[in-house]
Amino acid sequence: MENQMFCYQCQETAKGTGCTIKGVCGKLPSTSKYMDLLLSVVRGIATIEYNLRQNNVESIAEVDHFIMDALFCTITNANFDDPSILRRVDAGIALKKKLILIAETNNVVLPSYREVEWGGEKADYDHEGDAQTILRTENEDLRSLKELTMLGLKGLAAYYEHASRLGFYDKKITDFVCEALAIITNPDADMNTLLNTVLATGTNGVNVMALLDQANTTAYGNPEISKVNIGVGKNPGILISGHDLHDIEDLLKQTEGTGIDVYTHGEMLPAHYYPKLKKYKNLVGNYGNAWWQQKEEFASFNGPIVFTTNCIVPPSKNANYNDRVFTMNATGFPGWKHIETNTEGHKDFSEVIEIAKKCQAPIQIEEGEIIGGFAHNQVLSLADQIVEAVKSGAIRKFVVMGGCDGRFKDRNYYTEFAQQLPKDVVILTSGCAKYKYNKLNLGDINGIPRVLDAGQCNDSYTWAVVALKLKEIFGANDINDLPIAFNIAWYEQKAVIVLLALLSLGIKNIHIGPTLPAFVSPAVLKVLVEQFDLGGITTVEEDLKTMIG
Ligand code: SF4
Ligand code: SF3
Repeated sequence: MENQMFCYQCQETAKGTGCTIKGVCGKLPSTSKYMDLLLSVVRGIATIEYNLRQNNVESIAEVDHFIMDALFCTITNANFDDPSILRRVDAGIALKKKLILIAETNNVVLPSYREVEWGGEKADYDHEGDAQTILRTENEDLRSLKELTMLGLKGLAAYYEHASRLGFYDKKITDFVCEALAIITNPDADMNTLLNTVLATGTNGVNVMALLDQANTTAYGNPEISKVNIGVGKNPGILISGHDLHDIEDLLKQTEGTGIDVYTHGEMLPAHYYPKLKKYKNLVGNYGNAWWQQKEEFASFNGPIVFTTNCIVPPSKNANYNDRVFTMNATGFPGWKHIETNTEGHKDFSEVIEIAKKCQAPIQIEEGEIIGGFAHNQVLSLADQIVEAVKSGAIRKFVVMGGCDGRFKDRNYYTEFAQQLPKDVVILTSGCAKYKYNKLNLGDINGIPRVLDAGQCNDSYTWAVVALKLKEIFGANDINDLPIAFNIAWYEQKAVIVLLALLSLGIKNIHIGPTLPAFVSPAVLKVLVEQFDLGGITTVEEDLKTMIG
């Protein structure tokens, strides 16, 4: 049967090779086609913009934001709403036309790629979308490198968006994004150029995570060790999901004194670790687990839910929460309301608050507390204690187990791996992968908890900073000589940029799972294995032997 669509960007892709009929995530063929079309428009815009910048021609300020937002909205589980994708396509075509005019006026010669030249006729959208699937690049190795770059850029764009909402920008990063997109648009790009672009994407991944770290800590202070309640109170609540700290700040300010409590969900949990967010008394706890359990958890939460970013799981038609979910930013879902950002960069949550007032308090699904807040500043303030524990042999090894969680059973591997780790090994975590082991009560080593949670997936940056610091303290020649193993779980494209960032720092021997990405071809995998000793996972027992010894 002919493909209805083609997408292989996430770990749960159908049969481990690609979704061709409908996304395992729930993405429809129409959405996939319009996303392909949008990405084609983005490649065209970026190519023109790259050429303008190369010629020092002043362009249009909105280009960077357009590119970042468009990339972000095609991330797994961010946007299922065709009209909102098509609005971006329309806006992109209008922008592209303006850029072409600027190029013509300034005698900048543009490459004759289809993405640059296509006129954007509305009647042609469906056909052009079909023509722009990933499979248009026939050579599987070139395709693989192009997609590694594209998917890394999607993750990078997400992190850049968060930083820019807090007023942090970096032109070197946005220049690189245009350049990388221009390179992967070129039908004649060769293996070497593409491989270098993949590696440069990783370098820019480090820079974007550093930028976001700077943005978050400047706005909200350095994360500190914090206990987070996982039970519920008696007031009605609003549940906030996703990664955007600027949005939760807006919500906390607007709910203060209203009698409405705010609960975090999924990747918003680390909001509790920041001094300037945890100070709000109406931020009362974290409700539920990683994204994939949201259907049951939203049903029992009783109050409104707001999505600042991915991961959305399409609800059942008759889910009891459909009339109380709101999307924002790059996210969207048909039938759910969307809250726009105003011209000052803020959200108005008054409608959400009014709904909350009429809702019952959440039903308790768990009780107790979890602990987190071990971002680099906090960890480094414990450096003496940690170094002492390593020197005395009380801590034998660290294992970085960050990344994403997912819905398939094979991910129980990570729970079992955490449970079976020797008692003198400490887990360093970040991202929603933590929910596989952050409630296991794995104890502590001389007061240092055995699960140190730095924060969101972008806070994997912390483990790079900590590794570099330990290298200095221990006087190691190579970061790979430190007693740190990497066992990363991936699902969507933020994990791709995190992985590329770690590789660009020279970290070797990273294991990724539960399966290897479908978009990495055998030949590209061979290169990654040869250069970085990148590997997959096997069984808990085997991997404990190879990673811990
Ligand atoms: Fe399939 Fe993942 Fe793409 Fe969804 S995001 S269509 S599950 S590969
Ligand atoms: Fe999770 Fe979606 Fe990736 Fe930020 S919320 S890590 S999967």
